[in-house]
Parts: sequence; C-alpha cells; structure tokens
Amino acid sequence: MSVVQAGSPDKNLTRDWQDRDHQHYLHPFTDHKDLGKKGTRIITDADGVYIRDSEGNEILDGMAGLWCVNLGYGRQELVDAATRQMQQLPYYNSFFQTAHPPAIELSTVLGEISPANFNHVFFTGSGSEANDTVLKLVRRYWDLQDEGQRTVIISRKNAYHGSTIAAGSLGGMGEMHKQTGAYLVPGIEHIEQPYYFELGGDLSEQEFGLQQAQLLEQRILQVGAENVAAFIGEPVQGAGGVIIPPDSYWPEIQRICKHYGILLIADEVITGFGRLGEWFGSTRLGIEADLMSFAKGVTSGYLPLGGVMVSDRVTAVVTDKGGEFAHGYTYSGHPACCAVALENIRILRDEGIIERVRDDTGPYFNQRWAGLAEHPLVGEARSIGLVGAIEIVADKTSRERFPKDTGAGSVCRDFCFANGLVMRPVGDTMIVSPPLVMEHSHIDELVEKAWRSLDLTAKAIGGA
Ligand code: PXG
Repeated sequence: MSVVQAGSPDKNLTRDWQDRDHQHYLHPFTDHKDLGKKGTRIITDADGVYIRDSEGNEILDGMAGLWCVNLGYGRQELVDAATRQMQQLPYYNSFFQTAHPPAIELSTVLGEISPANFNHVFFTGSGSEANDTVLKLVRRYWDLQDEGQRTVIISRKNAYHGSTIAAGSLGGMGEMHKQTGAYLVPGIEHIEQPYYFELGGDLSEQEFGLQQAQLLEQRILQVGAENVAAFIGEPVQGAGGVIIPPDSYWPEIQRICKHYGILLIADEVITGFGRLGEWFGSTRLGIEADLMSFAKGVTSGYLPLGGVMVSDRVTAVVTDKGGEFAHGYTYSGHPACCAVALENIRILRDEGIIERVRDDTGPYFNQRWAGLAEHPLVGEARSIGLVGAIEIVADKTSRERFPKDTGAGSVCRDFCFANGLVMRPVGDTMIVSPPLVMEHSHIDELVEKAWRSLDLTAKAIGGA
C-alpha cells in the first residue's frame, strides 16, 4: 500500500528539467554523456518509504535515499527541530573557545548510545570528512607517543570510505584510485576483502573468513609491525556490494589488532544508527573499535552531518597531552544539523525502531529475502539487519556470471524502477538498504517486486 497521492504528471515539465539538468548540473559519479542520452529521473517528493518522480510514479525506496533515510520520509518532527533551531541560532562555530547547546547535547547523547569506551565525538559535515578526520587523528595519536613512524593504514580492496582525496585513498575502489593517480595519500595498504561468494572457492565460509582476516597479519609483518598505525573496515561493506563477512572474520581481525597494538577503525557510515539492529554495527558483530566514523543515518539524511566517535584510549592521548589538533570545518557541529540528529535519535529511541529491526522486521526481512535464492537467476541471497544483496548469475551451481557487456545488474535495476522499486546494482550484485521503518507489508512488496524484476531480467537477457 502506498502513502503518496498520485500527482498530475506534466511531461513537458519533466523534459524541461531534464534539459536544464543536462546543461548545468554535474552529478556525482556520473557519465554525463550517457546520462544526457538516457535522461535523468526527477524525484519530486516522498512520504514514508515511497518516493515519487515527476511522471507521478510511486516507487518503494529500497535504498533509503543513499543508505541514509533511516526514519523514512515526511517526519514533521525533524522539520520542526530544524526550524526551531534555525530560528533560535541558525549558525555558530565551535572554534575559539565557543560552543552551543545542540552540539553539546548531541555529543552527550552519542556517548550514551555508543559502546562504553566512546565518550567523545568530533563533528564533520559528511562521511568523507569523517574519514579524513580519522586519518589525522590516527597520525596525531602515534606522533604524540613518539611513534611517528607508524604511518601505514591497512584497508581493504573494494572498501568505500568516501570520495575526498584522503577518504578515496583509504577506500579500495580501483576506478577512483586510477583517476586520483599521483595524488593518492601514500602509506595506505589494501588487503583482499572477505567476499565469500566471489572469492571463497572450495573453503567453508568460516575457513574463508579466518583466511581473509589473516591477510591482515601477513601484511603487518610485510610492512613491519612497528610501522603500522591502524586497520580500517566497514563492519559490512556497503557500496562494495553488501559484503557480509563470515562470523570468523571480525574476531580474528580484532585479535590481530590487539596483538600488534594497532588502532581498529570501524567505518559505521552505513552500519550506524540501526541498520544492523543495533545503534552501531560494531555491537552486532562484536567489534571493539578505537575510532568509529559515522554520517548518513545520524540525521536520517534530513540534513548533512558526520563525525568520528573517539574512544577513551585515543582521547587520552590526543587531549591529555595538550596542544592544538589542527583540524576542523566551518560546519563542524552545525546547530541545525545537530538539532535534527538529536530529534532523529529521540524518535529511534522512543519508538523502539532499532529493537524492532533487531527482533522483528530484520528477521522477517532476512527470511523473505532468503527466498529470492530460489529464483533461477540468483546465485546467493544474503542479508543482515535491514540490508541485503542478491548475486545474479548465469549458472547457479558454477556461479558463472553473465558476460560483462550483458549488463545484467543494470538491466535488472531498470526493470525495478519500471516496477516501482529502487534496488541498485553493484556490477551484477543487486543491493537494498531500505528505511528502518519498513512494515512487514512493505517487505513483502519489496521482495515481490524484486522477484518480478528478476523474471523480466531473465527474459530480457536470456538467462534461466
Ligand atoms: N564511509 C562509508 C562506509 C560510506 O558508505 C562514506 C564513508 C562517505 O560518506 P559521504 O557522506 O562523504 O558520502 C560512505 C558513503 C553508493 C554510495 O554508491 C555510497 C556512499 C556514498 C555515495 C554512493 O553506494 N557511501
């Protein structure tokens, strides 16, 4: 059932927007020549878990915007919180011995909802800025302890940590690295990812998880343990294709980090604020991090805000030793963004939404999503909390993919849109990360639309 009222689509208006979009607007991660040929989809409004385009089509938003609209659309309380704060104090900074109540209150609340060893936060405007901050904090942490030679940060191939130069360097996206070229931040090493479906071969899932974690130890020894500062990872890789590591993976990573004394950084930009049925993915997966970057779901995307939760271990060094941390943004702790985050967290708490993901909607989604593995085109259907992926394959048993130029994932995405569902491809992996307020009926609708789109894809590309 949809909440959005049908509009009165105006094709001329859509064409006009598309033309002007093409003439003036440079989109993120976009081939503009290609976009100009296809025409942009113009999204005009949204309510609950549905978005609506300029043609009046209602679409179930299986991606919560871009992994961020955790509370869904149309929450008046968030609008009111922003309005009130903008009327009272729309902006002030936290440099030069000043602060304001929303940033102070939000930092207190974040300390309450994060694991016990986190009691401090540094605010940024985005996830990329959060990970740039992480890089500088890590460097300062070791410098202040006279171990400035510890400069190496170990990350993973196919990781996504943002798109500024530092965050893109931390990430493991090949295409981004190619385009950044010589400007990549030096000293960042990338090990292979715990992607069982793609790389598991004949190993059991748990053997594979252990093996992939031990790649960290091998790399530490290669570069010299005394030179390694930190390991960074998303608890569940998001943009890389919702890669859920085997249970054996994180405990072994944790053991290795502890053994060599290196910092463990959890990038919680997607997994934070309820996605896995806990406030932070680290809690669900038993990760004891020293730094956690966050963004997106902290405000349900209503206003931009990011930050880094800094553990007592790191705070003790970077604050107690004194001296200025030469870092900060104009919009660090922006009052209106902090006010929206506070209201967002209040609603998540008061309505028990994260507990519902953990105990009810998450398990229901996991069970329904698993059913997609029965589809002839699907090699695997995996999920955790309210995030899931399916692997489109030409052959279920051998896991053989379709030829690259088939573009199976993109074909499926187009059928999804046409059938009223946002489900996006990462290559031939289809992924969803819906708003946390999904009801069982929305989950049924999502899975049914996904199945129908897979049927149409199979017909179009000659699979199954
Ligand atoms: N870390 C993670 C884990 C992310 O997913 C960032 C950092 C960077 O956040 P900002 O706010 O700077 O974008 C992200 C962002 C995709 C996609 O294609 C994913 C993100 C951003 C853009 C596209 O799935 N994640």
